[in-house]
Amino acid sequence: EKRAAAPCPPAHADHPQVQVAAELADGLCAHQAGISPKFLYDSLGSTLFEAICALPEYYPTRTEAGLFERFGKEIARACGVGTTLIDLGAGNCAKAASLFPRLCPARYVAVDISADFVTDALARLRARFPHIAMEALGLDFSNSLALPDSIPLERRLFFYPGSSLGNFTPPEARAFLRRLRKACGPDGALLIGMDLVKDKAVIDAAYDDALGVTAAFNLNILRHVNRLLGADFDVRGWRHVAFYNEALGRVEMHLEARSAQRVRWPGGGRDFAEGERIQTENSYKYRQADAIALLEQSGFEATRVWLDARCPFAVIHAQA
Ligand code: AVJ
Repeated sequence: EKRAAAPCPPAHADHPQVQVAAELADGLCAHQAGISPKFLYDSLGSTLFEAICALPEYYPTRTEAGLFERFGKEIARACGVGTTLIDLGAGNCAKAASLFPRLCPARYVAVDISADFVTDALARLRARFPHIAMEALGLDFSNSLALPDSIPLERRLFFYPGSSLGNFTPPEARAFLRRLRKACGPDGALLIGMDLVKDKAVIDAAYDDALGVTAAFNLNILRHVNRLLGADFDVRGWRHVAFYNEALGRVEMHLEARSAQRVRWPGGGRDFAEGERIQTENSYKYRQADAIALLEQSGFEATRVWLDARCPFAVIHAQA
């Protein structure tokens, strides 16, 4: 009896672009359509996020910068000087750069999914801090923390500011932190910023600002998906929706179809009804004890916590 040959994998199935397209198509075709928030950060998206950080409503960046400023000396003492500072989601590198004068890292590794954006930012930073060895790394660290061998394993200090961990659900966050701990090496540590639960009105405003910058940031994901997947999203057919879901302890960001939308891409497509939503982001807000528990459940030991009590936000130093 003759057996059917095993189906051939599509050509170049292992290529990153093909994997990205498959990941996007899967998310769009899911019962609850979704696009991973990492796709918010093409070059324009990174620039729009920079603009968000300058908005009066967006408190996290300013609050965290205030903690770095107020407690810079203590933070540097906890972290130690001469580390290899590995910045996850470095963007414009401004947060790390604000710590350089006190932290005096020996090396700085700026990791970001938007390779061009971070490379440009680093070029400007090199001129300001010529004594720090620097490299940019275009890497989707949510998939892999495999760093090149050129980066020493000793004295690694991972830097994960801005409450970016909040993009992961708690189980995902634990899995990510466990991988991070393994990447820390024998004497590594983590300096992380985590946004804490606060008044709903304050959070809602931060994610739905008056100028509509966050709306543009959210809608821009569709332009990026059009390029990555070859899709034909009509950006004007969608509206920004963002709110703090108190029951689930997270901000949810969605795109809502203003009218029925038909979207096509090579090999697939989906019809969306008016009012149907695509989720583009979760941003978890933590209670202080839960933030520390999340780190400890992942094998880290939280050694120091610096808090802003007025606009609750925590910067935590954790030993691997
Ligand atoms: C970069 C993930 C920390 O969740 O606050 C800002 C992204 N989304 N406004 C956040 C974001 C909407 C931001 N993080």
